[in-house]
Amino acid sequence: MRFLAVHPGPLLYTKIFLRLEPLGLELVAAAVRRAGHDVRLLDLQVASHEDYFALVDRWRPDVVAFSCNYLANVPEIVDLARLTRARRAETFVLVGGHSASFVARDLLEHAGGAIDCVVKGEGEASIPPLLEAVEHDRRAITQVPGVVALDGEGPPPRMVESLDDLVPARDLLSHRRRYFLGMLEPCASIEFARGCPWDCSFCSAWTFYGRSYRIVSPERAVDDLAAVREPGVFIVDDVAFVQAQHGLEIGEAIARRGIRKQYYLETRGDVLLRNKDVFKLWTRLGLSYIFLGLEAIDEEGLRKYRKRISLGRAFEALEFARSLGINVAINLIADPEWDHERFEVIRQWCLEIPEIVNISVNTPYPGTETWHTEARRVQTRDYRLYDIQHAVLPTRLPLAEFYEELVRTQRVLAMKHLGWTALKDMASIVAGHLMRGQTNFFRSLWKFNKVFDPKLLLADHQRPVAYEMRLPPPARATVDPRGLYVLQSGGRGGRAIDDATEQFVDATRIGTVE
Ligand code: B12
Ligand code: SF4
Repeated sequence: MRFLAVHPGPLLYTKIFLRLEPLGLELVAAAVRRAGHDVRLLDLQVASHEDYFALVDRWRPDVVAFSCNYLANVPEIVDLARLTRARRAETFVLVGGHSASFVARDLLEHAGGAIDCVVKGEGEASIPPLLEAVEHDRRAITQVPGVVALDGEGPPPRMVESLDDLVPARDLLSHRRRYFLGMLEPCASIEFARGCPWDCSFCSAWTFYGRSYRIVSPERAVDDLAAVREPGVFIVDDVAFVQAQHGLEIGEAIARRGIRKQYYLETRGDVLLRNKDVFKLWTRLGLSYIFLGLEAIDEEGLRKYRKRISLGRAFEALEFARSLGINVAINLIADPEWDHERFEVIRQWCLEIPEIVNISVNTPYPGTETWHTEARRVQTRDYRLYDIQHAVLPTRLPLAEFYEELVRTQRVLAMKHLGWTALKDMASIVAGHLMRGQTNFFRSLWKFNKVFDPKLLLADHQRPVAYEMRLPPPARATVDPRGLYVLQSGGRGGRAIDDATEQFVDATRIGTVE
């Protein structure tokens, strides 16, 4: 069959700071190709809707599969599915991905029959048997694990048996030079581990994977890396190098094979402090950016986001990251409760430190515990606003003033690193990019004011809403996370970490679920 895999368009944040390859979709595409089908992949982060419809008309796919990792992309995907159905009634339309797994039934209902099914969980496991059913007996699709259709639902999704069996179909993605992350340009993505053993209340990374943690073997990880042509590499793991030995073994294998790249990764402050040798080794190998989810700069804020790390430890982690001599970025969560004074304190604090600071807005997402405790307070059910750049919870300041403060803060922070002075320091790097025809980063430097505008953010709340999110049942003080899992938990056995690391995780998380 002809199978067209589609990643939806960009959200606000990726219009400026980065644009990355759709690794999950490439893995699904690889599984489809292995099953003997003809596959194409289109990324609407770099292609237009016109390009999509032209391809549908020209190539006449039997199956169109959308990737829906981001809740904010739901309306775009539903509209594309409806238009696809209107053009080609015989094409089977399906949706998979992180967010799709948490709102599967809603997606089907919004589409009113234009989406044939949603696939929950990891696509590599479910897609071959699903396509088998689509080709030979469409009624059998509801027997496939993870499949949800309007007229039935298959058994719970299964996990892929070994991450070592997976190789992303990177070759299917055209325009690979369009992917970049800050000064890493062009930039590819790679996965060394899947899942997260922690259990932060605002996050769905762990509920999706049933609090499991699986690793790619060092040999396979390095083979994959050796096949990457781009000089920059984004390591997509939620928390990089949870287990020191894994990080060291991959690093040593990279050194042995003489692979030279520049890397970006995200990790926790306490992991950084626990595994200092790993991060020192990776700095020697080319680690250029490290992103720490600090979330708050006061004890109360840290408690609120269930970060069981003291402020002292968090700052110690920052200090250590600085000592590595690389670019350090941190994330802070803006609370809708913030007033003018609080924003000013944050701005001053951020200006005093050398790090890149990213501010996201506290947003309850389906699949998280906060969704069940806070969702009843949301002011809007418009999916498009759930991109952690808009405020969906009631703000203490009038909304317009909240956005004024938010954008002023973001501008101050961005100009610290994107402004003319910073550019002067980066001149040789930028010039190198331009000489190689790489203009993504250079162009992003001037886009800030066009994209981040308080008036535009506010106007986004006035747009007509075609599809509204369904709210969870009335708020509960406590939530049983097992009810949120997409992939079922394998308990301790599902986490590829040694006992000392398991104890460390237990001491630094808040929940009690197995
Ligand atoms: C890497 C990553 C990114 C990359 C995205 C790269 C890309 N183009 O896809 C970058 C850094 C750009 C990014 C940005 C953002 N991200 Co992000 N990101 C992640 C992260 C850490 C890993 C995703 C990943 O690559 N995993 C590895 C691959 C192999 O897995 P996967 O993509 O999930 O794909 C598997 C399944 O989902 C499924 N699948 C996926 N697609 C399809 C399609 C079909 C047809 C099928 C059958 C199955 C299927 O099968 C795949 C293979 O098993 C996740 C957390 C997580 N663990 O999921 C957050 C996460 C997805 N991001 C999140 C958020 C909030 C954002 C931002 C909005 C943040 C911001 N500051 O603005 C932006 C928006 C980006 C945009 N679309 O414009 C949230 C999503 C919240 C939500 N419910 O919408 C998550 C869950 C993080 C979190 N802890 O809350 N992100
Ligand atoms: S450490 Fe917390 S925020 Fe980070 S991925 Fe794990 S559960 Fe999510």
